[in-house]
Order: sequence, then C-alpha cells, then structure tokens
Amino acid sequence: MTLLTIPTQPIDGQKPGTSGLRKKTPVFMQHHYLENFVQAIFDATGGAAGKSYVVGGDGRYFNDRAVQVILRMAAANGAAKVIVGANGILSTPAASHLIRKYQTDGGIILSASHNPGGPNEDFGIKFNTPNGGPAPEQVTEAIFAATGRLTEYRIIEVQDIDIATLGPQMLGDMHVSVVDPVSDYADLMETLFDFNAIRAMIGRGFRLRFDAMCAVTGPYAREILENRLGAAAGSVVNATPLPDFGGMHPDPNPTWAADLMDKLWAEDGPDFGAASDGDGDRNMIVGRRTYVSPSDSLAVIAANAHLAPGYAGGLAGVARSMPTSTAVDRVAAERGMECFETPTGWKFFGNLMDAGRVTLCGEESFGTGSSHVREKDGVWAVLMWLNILAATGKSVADLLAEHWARYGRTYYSRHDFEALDADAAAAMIEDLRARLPGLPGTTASGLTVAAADDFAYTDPVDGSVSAGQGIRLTFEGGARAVMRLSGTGTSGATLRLYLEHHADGPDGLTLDAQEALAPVIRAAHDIAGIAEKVGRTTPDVVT
Ligand code: VG1
Ligand code: CO
Repeated sequence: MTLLTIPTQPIDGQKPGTSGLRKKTPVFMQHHYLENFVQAIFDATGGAAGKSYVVGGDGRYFNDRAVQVILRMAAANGAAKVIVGANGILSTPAASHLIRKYQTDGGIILSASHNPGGPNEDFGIKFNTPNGGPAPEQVTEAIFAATGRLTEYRIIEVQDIDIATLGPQMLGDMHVSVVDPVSDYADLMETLFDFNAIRAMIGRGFRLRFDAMCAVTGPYAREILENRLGAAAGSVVNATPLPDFGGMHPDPNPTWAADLMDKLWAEDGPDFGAASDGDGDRNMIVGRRTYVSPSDSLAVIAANAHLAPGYAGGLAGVARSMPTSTAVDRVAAERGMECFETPTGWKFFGNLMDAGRVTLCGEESFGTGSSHVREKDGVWAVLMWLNILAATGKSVADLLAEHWARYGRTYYSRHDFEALDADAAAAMIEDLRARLPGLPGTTASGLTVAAADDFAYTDPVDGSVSAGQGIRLTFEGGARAVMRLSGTGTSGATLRLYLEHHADGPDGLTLDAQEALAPVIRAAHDIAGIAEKVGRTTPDVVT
C-alpha cells in the first residue's frame, strides 16, 4: 500500500448548487475531477486527520467507483474511520441518520437525486456536516474556494476494498465499517410511527403500492412495508436499485411516475400509492383517484402529525421553502406554531431544526421531513401518511377534503421550462429584477400587482444572509407567482414558475388546479415576457 501525493490543478466550475455538485457522469469521470472535489471537501473543513465519515450513494452509475476513490482518499488524508453502506449504497436520509447516530464528522453522499443516472446522464456529490444535514452555504462556498487552490490530492494505491461484506476491516490505519444500509434506518422509523396500527390497517385489507423507480428506496420500502408492516409481497415495485434506474427518470411526480398514477386511477386500484426519487429523499403521495400536492401534504401532516407516537407532543414549529404554498402557514397560525419561510434547498432548514425551533419542514418539490434526520425523507413521509390514515380510519380523499373544508384550499402548481438557453434565461430574470420597484400598482392580464421583490433570507439562528433567492409577485386578492432558475440541472437552464391562489371555501374547492390558476399564470407570463425572452409558451413539466 503506497501513499501517493498526486499533482493536480484547479478545475473550473466545481461550484455546488442547490444540493451539492451535479454534472454529467462523463464530466465526473474525467481525470482528477472527483478527486479534486473530494480533496477540496477535506481541505475546506479543516482536513480529514483523525475524523470519521459516513459514505454512500444512491447506486447510480459510477457510485461504486467513486466510493472506492473516497475511501482511499480518506485513508490517505488520515481519517480514523469511515462507515460505508454495503455495496456503497445509502439513501440520503439513511446517510443523515448514520452521521447523527454515530456522531461522525460528516458524510459524503453520492447522488444527483431525481436526475436520471447512467454513463451519459447525471452524477453528483455533496458533503453533509456533523448535524447530518447538507452543508450550509458558508461551507459549500469554502469548498468551492478550495477547488480553486488545489495543487495536489492524496490517495493510497491499493486493491479495491471489499464493500460487499458487512463488518469491520482496516484500510491502512483507517477503520472501515461496512453496514447494512437499511436496518438502522428501519429501526428509527419504528420509534416514530405506530407500526402496530399500520399493520392492523393492512390486515383489514388496506392495499398500497410503492414505486421505488429502480432507485435507492427499493430495499428500504421492502423491508419496512412488506417485511415489517405486512404489505403483500409485490406491493413495492421497481424495487431493485439499478445503475441507470432501468432507464426511468426517478422523479416522483405525476409526469415521471405516470404508471403509479394509472394504477391509482384504475377501477380496482389500491387505497394508497407513493413513489420516491433517486436518493430516497422525495415522496409523492396518491390516494385512490386523489393526487396530493406536496404543499398540501405538508399542511395535512402539520395538522395531523400528533397522531404518530414520535410526534405526540406536537410540533415545535414548521418551515417551508419560499416557493412552497402557504397551506401549511394556515395550520401553523391556527395552532399557534412558528412558521418559517426559507430559500429553496434543505440546507436552510438545518439551523432551525438544530435550534429546536421547527420539527417539520417541507418543499413544494416533493420534499417533506422532520428533525428525526437533517434531510428530507421520502419513506418517512409515506409512513407518516400511513400512520395518519390508520389512526383516523379515513381515506386519503376524505382527509384532503376535510382539510380543505377547514382551512380552505391553496391551489398550487409549478411549471418547469427546461433546457432553456442559459444566457437568455438569466437575462430574463435580470430584466425582471430591474423592473421590480415599478411593478406594484400595475396591472397584468386583469390582475393588479400588490408587491414585487427578490426574496432574501436572514437565518434567524446565525444571522447569515442569502439574497437573490427568487422573484416574488403578489397580486391583489392574494394570488402569488414566484420565478427562479433551478440550481440542480446539468445542461442549459430551467425556469421554475410557481403559482398559487387561495380559496377560502366552502365553495370553489374542487376546481382543476390549472383552471383555478389560469389568471395568475397569464399575469406571470405577461409580466416576465416568457414567450418573447426565452421562446416558450407552454411548460415541459407541470406539477
Ligand atoms: C430542486 C428543488 C428543491 C430541492 C432540490 C434538491 O432544486 O426545487 O426544492 O431542494 O431540487 O432536491 P432546484 O434548484 O432545481 O429548484 V433533490 O431530491 O434533487 O436533492
Ligand atoms: Co433527492
């Protein structure tokens, strides 16, 4: 075994986005690309000497090679211990749990999440801090700065490490512990939810379907839903993680999980359906012929979480990302809970959870989670819904209808315009930003602008400021449109247009969301000039 110090030089563009560094797989496989970034993580966080880490990923193409490289680099940089999921597999929430449970100095997670995987698709890497959460902006900026200063990286030359066999081993002076990726996580879920009540509901004939989309949650869902909760064998479909996700786009929304939607709309469909994404942190919840929007799911969970044993004492507070609908705010107001509005990305929830200010967090992008870990958690959200259904005996459709009747309905949709010319998209946002001060009082497509700003966030815990987090247009009458550019894509630009309109009820709660939002959609297009500036009139994906 030889310790090598390899000369290298900075590689442009290794700047983490909303959730880590994501690039096309061939980019990551370029000479020194992964190695440079990993060395920058160690350099920017005070070195690896004597430290311990969790390492794992969602099993996508290049995950196995990357894990070998990271282990060899951790050993060469003097790390004391690495806990690695068997075969390099860990869902993002399971990795977060291991970091917390074993109190490591952080973790390195390999995933491009909901982006497709494969030799010509996407790969990604991110660093999580000792609280188990995605590194906050100060840390990702320090890592990026370190990528620009690199002159060398350290690695040991050694045969591949056996990461298929569970148990401890040594890599030079470094302890490597290969762990079952599922068991610790499944045990944690048993402490939070009433497994007996869910098992009894399933025993009474409740049928469910979980689509793992050939991504990382298959083994987790099988163990928890089928083995521990007694769902029929085969309730979990697409359950084997594959390096290319079987060609699927593991993004749990009605477009990409169309097969699940079909099954839930079928004559004799199951009572409950759910899907998760590449790395297991997202979730989509579907009832029989009932789609639950992620923003509504967050609000329903906020209103009912106390029915789950782990949350019986109530929630400390809730937080949502700014573009997420205000449905949860109404629950918080009724319950007298604090409600925070943060920028997009789970890293902004970490301080609030660490400080005990919030228990529940959510994003409109199919992300929900709680302070049990510091990542959003797809399987957790599914179990929370099952627990609520078991405790109330209600169907998903009834629960949602009753929620709307009580709080009103916040119609919500996100329109994504993908593969835009990056310069044109940036110019459109710039132009809009420049016009913001003049917008209030003006009228577009029959709606009057009440307020217009670019969202800036001051973290209430550490005072750090994040500006430029999305353009907000609020109209008289309360409708809202938000626009921002995606920070997770790997080619061109994606414009996200978020639309919302609240109906108090009792009438007007059963419209089609697109229909209810038609006026605000028109006004947003009109004000931003989407057709003229980026050449699009209709979105590629509507959620
Ligand atoms: C998207 C979502 C955001 C989410 C992020 C990471 O970011 O909008 O809410 O936190 O993905 O999720 P962006 O910048 O593309 O809008 V995951 O499951 O991809 O880690
Ligand atoms: Co994800």
